[in-house]
Amino acid sequence: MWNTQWNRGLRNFADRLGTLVFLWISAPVYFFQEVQTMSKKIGIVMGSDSDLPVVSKAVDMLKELEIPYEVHIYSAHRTPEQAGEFALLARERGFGAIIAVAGMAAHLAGALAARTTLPVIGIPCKSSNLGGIEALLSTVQMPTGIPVATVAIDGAVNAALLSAQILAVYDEEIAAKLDAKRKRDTAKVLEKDAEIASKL
Ligand code: RP5
Repeated sequence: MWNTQWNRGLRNFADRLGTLVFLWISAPVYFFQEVQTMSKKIGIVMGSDSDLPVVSKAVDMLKELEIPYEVHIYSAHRTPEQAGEFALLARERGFGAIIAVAGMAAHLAGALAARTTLPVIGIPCKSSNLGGIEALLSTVQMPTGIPVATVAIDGAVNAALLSAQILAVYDEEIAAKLDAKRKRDTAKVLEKDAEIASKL
C-alpha cells in the first residue's frame, strides 16, 4: 500500500518534471520562431518636410496593407550623419526595405543605399522649376554596385506597393493582402467598364 502510493507520487513528480523540461526547452524555440516571423517594418525617409504630401500617399497605402512603418526627415546634405546612421542600423532595427523621398538634386536614395544592403526604393519628387525630371535622373541613374529601385515622379503608392511586395517574398500574410488588393482593383475597373458600356 505504502509502496504503491510512493510509486504513484514518484510517477507524478516525473510527469511534472518532464512537463517543466519540455516547456524550458520549447518556449525559447517558440519565442525565437515568433520573433523571426514578425513582420518587418518599412522605413520612409524624406529629405524635407516639403515632401510630406508625397510621403502621406505612401503611408496611406502601407496603412491599408497593415504594414508597420517608421517615418523620418533626414536629408543627404543637411543631416548626412543622421541619414547615414539610419541606413547603417536599419537592418538590425527590423526594417525590411527603405523608401527614400527627395526632390531636386535628389541623392538621398543613393546615399542611404550606400550604407545598407536592404532594398532602397527611391521616389523622385516633382519640383516647381524642372518638374521632377532632375530628381528622377539623380535617383534612377545610380552607378553600378549600389542599386536604387526608382519609381515614377511622385510615385508614392507604387513605392509602398513595391516595398510590400519585397516583404511578401517571405511573408504569406502580406502576399495575401496584396492579392486581395489586386482583386479589388480589378473589380473596380470591370465595374467602370460595365458603366461605360451602358452610358455610351
Ligand atoms: C530635397 O530638396 C528635398 O527632398 C525636397 O524635395 C527639396 C527641397 O527641399 P526644401 O527646400 O523644401 O526643404 O532635399
